[in-house]
Amino acid sequence: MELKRSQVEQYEQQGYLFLERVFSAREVAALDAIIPELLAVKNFSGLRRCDVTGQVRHIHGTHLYNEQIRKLARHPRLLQPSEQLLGGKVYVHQSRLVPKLGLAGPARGFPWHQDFPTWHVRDGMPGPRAVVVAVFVDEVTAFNGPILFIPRSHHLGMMTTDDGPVMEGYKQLNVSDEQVTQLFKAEGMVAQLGAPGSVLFMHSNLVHASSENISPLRRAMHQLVYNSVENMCTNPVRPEEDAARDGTPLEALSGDCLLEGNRPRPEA
Ligand SMILES: O=C(O)CCC(=O)C(=O)O
Repeated sequence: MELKRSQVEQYEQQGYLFLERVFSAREVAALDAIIPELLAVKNFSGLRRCDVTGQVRHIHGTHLYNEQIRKLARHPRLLQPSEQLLGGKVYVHQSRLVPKLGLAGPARGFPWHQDFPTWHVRDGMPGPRAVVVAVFVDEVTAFNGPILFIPRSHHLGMMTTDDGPVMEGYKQLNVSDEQVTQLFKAEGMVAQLGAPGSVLFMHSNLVHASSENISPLRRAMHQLVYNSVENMCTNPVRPEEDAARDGTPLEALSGDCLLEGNRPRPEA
């Protein structure tokens, strides 16, 4: 799926690009079907559950464990736009399931942060040539903890290199309340709502967050971080699921790859 020049420009200028209903209802159902299994896995090295007071906030390494996510990472509707946005071949730096089940279970949010500083400081990622791609499995509404971000904040570069606190198992370099307040005054804020199957591309220096999901509505997302093969981490000390070592350039699969093996049986 090729992006138009105007879409690439929007990403470059605003730091994000939102595409509505990229995946069909059947494809979303295939991505939904694997969530219970991912949540149930307890002891697979390469799949890291970040538990927050007994709740799974996110699971890293889903593409290392699950075949559907391995395919999703190679899906032409994600891979080709990401290559365009990053200017060449890419590999998966991270994959994540953010389940945000709501009142039914894990629901925790994320404080204000940029992703790139953590990867730069901890893993030696040279530059912000990585894109975060969030695939909406559920309808995202004002109620169920949408991703919030400050448009154009990526132009400011890294806003912190300080060693942040350990945030419930995951050390992250957060942006201060003062910085967020200043940025909000200057640029406003977006809460990205949208239908299942929609996709949000975020620049790795975009300031973003999300609040707890205290609604009865689940807000699950599969997220992939693509990094340019020319921008591999030089000093990854964290495990593979937090900072990939395999920089083999991804090759696209066919557009119906998520449905292979899930086709309805032909009538007898
Ligand atoms: O899915 C979300 O609400 C935000 C996830 C996020 O910011 C992260 O994993 O770094």
